[in-house]
Amino acid sequence: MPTAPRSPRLLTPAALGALFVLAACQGASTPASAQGAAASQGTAAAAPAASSPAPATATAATATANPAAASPVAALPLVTVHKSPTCGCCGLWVEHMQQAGFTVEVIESDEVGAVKERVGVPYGKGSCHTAEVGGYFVEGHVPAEDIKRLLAEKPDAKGLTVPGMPLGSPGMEVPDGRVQRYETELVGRDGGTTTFAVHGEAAAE
Ligand SMILES: [Cu+2]
Repeated sequence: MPTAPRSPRLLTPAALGALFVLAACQGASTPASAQGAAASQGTAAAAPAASSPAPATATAATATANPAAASPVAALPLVTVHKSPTCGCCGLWVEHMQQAGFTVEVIESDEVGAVKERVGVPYGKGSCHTAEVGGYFVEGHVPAEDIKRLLAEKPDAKGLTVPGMPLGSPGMEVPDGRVQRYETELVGRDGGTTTFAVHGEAAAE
């Protein structure tokens, strides 16, 4: 009986990581869908809330000097987030912000690009979601602690951005806990950017 040779499909750890990120950002593996799957089997009665993916890891590695900024939680302004309805990692960032004490209003839209233009995200400095808080924009996976520092220091600027979607940034956590080096950039009134904070592996030293 002739059997077709099976082609081995090798997935390297790197490939698996990339798949994870893709799935997360397309909303294919959101906690909601996982819960739905569990519920459909009728076994989810005692399932713990599946929506808290190790929030402390990303922030623990960051080296913020945070001197005088003991901002009272009650004084945190509302965060308005513009995101695509299918963006999973955007939703995880929203959870990160909520866990940091922010109240978050989510506006789902497929026209996020227009928002980026309106608030002044520089060309080439964009990411997936765009937030507005306290008169500033916050583009992408900016750690909540950076936003608290921004609100405490109140620089004359347009906002903060973490361009792209660095692995290990809030909402972009990977299973092995790795945090790629990335920078939070302050966007000035003229659209120029300066380094606001450095995060990740190289920053921990
Ligand atoms: Cu993202």
